[in-house]
Amino acid sequence: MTGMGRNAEKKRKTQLLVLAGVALTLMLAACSGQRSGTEPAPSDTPAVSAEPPAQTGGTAPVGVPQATDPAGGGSGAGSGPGQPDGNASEPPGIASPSPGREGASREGGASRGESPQPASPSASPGPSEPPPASAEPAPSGPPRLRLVDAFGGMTFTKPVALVHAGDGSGRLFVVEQPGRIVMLSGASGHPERSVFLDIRDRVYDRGWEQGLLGLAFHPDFERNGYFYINYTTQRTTVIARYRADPANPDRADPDSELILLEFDQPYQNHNGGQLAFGADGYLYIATGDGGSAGDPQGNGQNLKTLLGKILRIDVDRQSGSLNYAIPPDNPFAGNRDGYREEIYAYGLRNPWRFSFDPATGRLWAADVGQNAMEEIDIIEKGRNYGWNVMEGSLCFNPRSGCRQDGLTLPVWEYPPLGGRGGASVTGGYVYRGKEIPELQGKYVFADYMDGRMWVLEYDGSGPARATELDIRQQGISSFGVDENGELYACVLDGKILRIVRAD
Ligand SMILES: [Ca+2]
Ligand SMILES: [Ca+2]
Repeated sequence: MTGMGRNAEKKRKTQLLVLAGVALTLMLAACSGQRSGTEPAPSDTPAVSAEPPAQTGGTAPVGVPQATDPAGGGSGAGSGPGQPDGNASEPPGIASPSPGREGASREGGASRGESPQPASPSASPGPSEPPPASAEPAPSGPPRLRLVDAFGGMTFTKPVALVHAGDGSGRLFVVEQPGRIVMLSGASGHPERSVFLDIRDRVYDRGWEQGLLGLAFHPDFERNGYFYINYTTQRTTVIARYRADPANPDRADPDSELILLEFDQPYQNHNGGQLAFGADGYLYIATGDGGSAGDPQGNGQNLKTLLGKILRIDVDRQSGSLNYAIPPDNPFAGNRDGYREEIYAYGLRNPWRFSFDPATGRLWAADVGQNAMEEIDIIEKGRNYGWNVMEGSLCFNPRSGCRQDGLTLPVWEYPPLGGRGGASVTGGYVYRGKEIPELQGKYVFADYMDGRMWVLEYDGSGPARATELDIRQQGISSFGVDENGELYACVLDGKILRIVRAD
């Protein structure tokens, strides 16, 4: 890590400490276990006695996704699917991060956490090497990068996403968590800003992980003006379509809302949030496990709920009374077991951010961990990513000897720095821009809490190879790319940074 990185971190820390006092965060899913006496009796006993992580890490077949019958995996997991869904008894919005739940995992995390090296999910040292110790950037070595203010000091209100419309206009759209989308147009360094959409009146954002959380433009946005958002009300998640004003493409019509999906959120946290279109033209939606801590309702493994999943829907067609259609090759399309046909992949805790690599079509997701492990997953159709049977490569429920058959493990994972909880992974993008050749084809992501940033190289099998970057930035809520594929980072305190070469 460079001195510059540390200085930057110090400055940021001052500001973030203030911020953190108020809101440990947004996706801090990881750390918050707000539990009240009224919530459903937990079926899991997540934090009471942690097993040493290495125990399961050593046997887990990391990065070698198993061919499994998804239906069988889900129904056979046995630790949650039978739980009733949506039986919420805790009102959302009671946001008080309780450190109480962390205690148990400290023990587990500590055995790995002291090392700044990311823990490989695999016990085998071969395929995932530790970050190179050499400071000399070899061709495949760590790129020397800087974070610079992207828009001449312009700030935003809790920016949680930055996306482009894919229409060649060069415009950028910043999602503000309270419920606005701010549009930037014109000169890239000093753009003009205007409000594209303001729906703060219908977005509920009192919980730290609630609000306007995701935005995706229709692949044919230029012609149809459609875009899709993901936001929370007090007790639900809403996936809705809006339309740009045909008379003024720089403004959206707030009255154009068409709700595609609305589903219960039993707790204020773990709402997922990401939306993105795949190369197949379908809309992919990240949902969290619904919240609390440890997935008390067993939503991750329950195929009858939309929570704890990556969903996939066809927004260009309708089936029955739905305002969308089920893609015919969705893994549970047409099933007779009552499984939700929107499900594309499951067993996820809070995949707050995911993205597609436009070159390979690969879907990268960062699933925020409970207390012991943060993970990066390659999402494939019908697979079960383990939660809450496993947290990363560790058994979670039960704490040892969990049934791992049919579960797909992360391609990379890391424990909290210091092993004391307080980590929250923010998924990024595979870099496909031009200005930083050293990043080409590498997946860039960060930890929201401690500010570490990494790149991953992945050849399609086995664990990914990680390199920690020499920059740090706390509070990165999200990454974004512009139409040229250049990379930005949204910082929840209001700034948007651009990632550039150091020299
Ligand atoms: Ca929730
Ligand atoms: Ca997992």
